[in-house]
Amino acid sequence: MTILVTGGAGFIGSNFILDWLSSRDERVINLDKLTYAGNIDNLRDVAQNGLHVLAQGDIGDRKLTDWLLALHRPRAVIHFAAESHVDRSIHGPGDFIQTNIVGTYNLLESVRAYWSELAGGEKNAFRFIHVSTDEVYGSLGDEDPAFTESKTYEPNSPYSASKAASDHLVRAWHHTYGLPVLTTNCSNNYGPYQFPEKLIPLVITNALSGKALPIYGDGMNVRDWLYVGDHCSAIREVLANGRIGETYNIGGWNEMPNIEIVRTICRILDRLRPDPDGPYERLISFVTDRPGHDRRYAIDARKVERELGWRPAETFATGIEKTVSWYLDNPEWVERVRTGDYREWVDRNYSQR
Ligand code: NAD
Ligand code: TDX
Repeated sequence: MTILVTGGAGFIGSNFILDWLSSRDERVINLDKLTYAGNIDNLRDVAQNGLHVLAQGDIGDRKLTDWLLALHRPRAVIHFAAESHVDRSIHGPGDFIQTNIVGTYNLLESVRAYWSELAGGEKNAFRFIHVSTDEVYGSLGDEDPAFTESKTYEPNSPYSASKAASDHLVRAWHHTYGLPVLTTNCSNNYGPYQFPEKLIPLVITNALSGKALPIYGDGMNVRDWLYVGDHCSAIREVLANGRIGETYNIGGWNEMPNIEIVRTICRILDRLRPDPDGPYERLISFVTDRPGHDRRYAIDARKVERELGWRPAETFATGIEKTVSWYLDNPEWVERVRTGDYREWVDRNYSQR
């Protein structure tokens, strides 16, 4: 049997594939455009594994998606591919519209054509898992209850608006055409192989090179953090036992303000890699806020817990310790991703703040 994963060279997709192949003998076709965020280094542990097949290409390329589906006949598609960074969506929304909306539309049409030709058991067993985000729900006030699956969509950034649009397309392809889809809306992930444009790897890698740790605004924006391996286990559970047409919110009940995240990382680094110049907190620097910065996200994960019995394996304390240790143990990975492109991005996003 075979599954097709899109975006499997990115942060969550590569963790998903590594976890998948560490415990199963089922082939994975990985369709990835290898944008700046796609990194085949993430998959070096499966480079010699014949069960992983990388197809470099765009989810918006209909000929390619039709061909891959016809050739490999997957029993499921797990759709991670997206432009995923909010700050980049503010600087240039075009790629977000193209990949997240138009690309998802193309993939849905291609998958619909493939699925409608399947018969009997193959057709009944087929699933399309759409991996989405809590950001589609908008921003919470301090006292608001956490997002449930019935919360209205109120996306505020070009990124979250493009993901919201893709969620709506996926929903419509189920209601109109009967495509067997399931959508997951997850909170902020962290862990190994995350590109250092996102808060946690940015802070770890900047601290290790003695650079400023930029905190937007007052540092009191709240995110709900989940270790990436736990997100992957939830997706496997939704694929295996989720109800077709349903949405599942995924999160670890772990809300924290950004400043607390950054201080926690500094304390771990003080212990594991003390800096002779003094505690890492000295590098914290408050900078101009992100435009339209959502104040708070929080996921109510009771549905996935109740229906599928899913629970995260990591607490924030254990997950962040593993994550910091991974970055300390993999300096070559960090060095290779901090290339010319990355430096240009850092300059564009931070030099005017
Ligand atoms: P990422 O940016 O690290 O990886 C995205 C991957 O998609 C890259 O490998 C990239 O090359 C690929 N890609 C981009 N455009 C493509 C295209 N047109 N065709 C084929 N491949 C393309 O993202 P991530 O953090 O791993 O997120 C994966 C998914 O999970 C996204 O859909 C994102 O919205 C969602 N999500 C992320 C988080 C998070 O905290 N990172 C939380 C919830 C949901
Ligand atoms: O330099 C920074 N300083 C800072 O204070 C960066 C990069 C971020 N921040 C703040 C902004 C957010 O409040 O930290 C918080 C986390 O920022 P990001 O890591 O950029 O993540 P976020 O914007 O919350 O979005 C993430 O979670 C949901 C992912 O990038 C999305 O793909 C996912 O859908």
